[in-house]
Amino acid sequence: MTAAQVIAYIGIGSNLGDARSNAQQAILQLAQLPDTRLTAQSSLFRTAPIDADGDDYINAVARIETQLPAQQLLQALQAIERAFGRERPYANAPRTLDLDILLYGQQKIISDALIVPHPRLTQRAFALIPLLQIDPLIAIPGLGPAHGFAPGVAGQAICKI
Ligand code: PH2
Ligand code: MG
Ligand code: MG
Repeated sequence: MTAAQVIAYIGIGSNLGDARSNAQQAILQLAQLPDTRLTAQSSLFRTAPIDADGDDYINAVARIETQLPAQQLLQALQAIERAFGRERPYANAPRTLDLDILLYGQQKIISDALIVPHPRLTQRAFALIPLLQIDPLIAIPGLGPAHGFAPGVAGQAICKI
């Protein structure tokens, strides 16, 4: 039996090395995941670090349609992060690549490894604004229309590049 197709949204961030290239190449890698199709990608955005240090980030969001279960998708994303040389010396350290599952269908997931919807999605312009660029009418399971949270992040520096 084939697994169901799920629409998932992946947050992409980089602020170490050639951040712009890292983000672009990461999107190409998402398109290569098994049993997965890349169906939309946002613009790249330059954003100020939030609760983090280092250079400005390049952020984007990709929409995929995938048959990978959420935990397998997470492992595949972590493998891509490692391939980009991701190191984790301390919390929110500058990183070559961060790939976060923002939304996985309508599902709410709480496990040791994964919380979906991403717990800070509605509070961070670097995730919310690219998401809304792709799907302005998207609703966040349990929270309602994502655009309702945009005024709350209006003070955060984000610039389409
Ligand atoms: N990611 C973080 C913490 N802070 N700030 C920006 N601008 N962009 C990010 O991707 C980001 C962050 C933790 O993953
Ligand atoms: Mg993150
Ligand atoms: Mg992460």
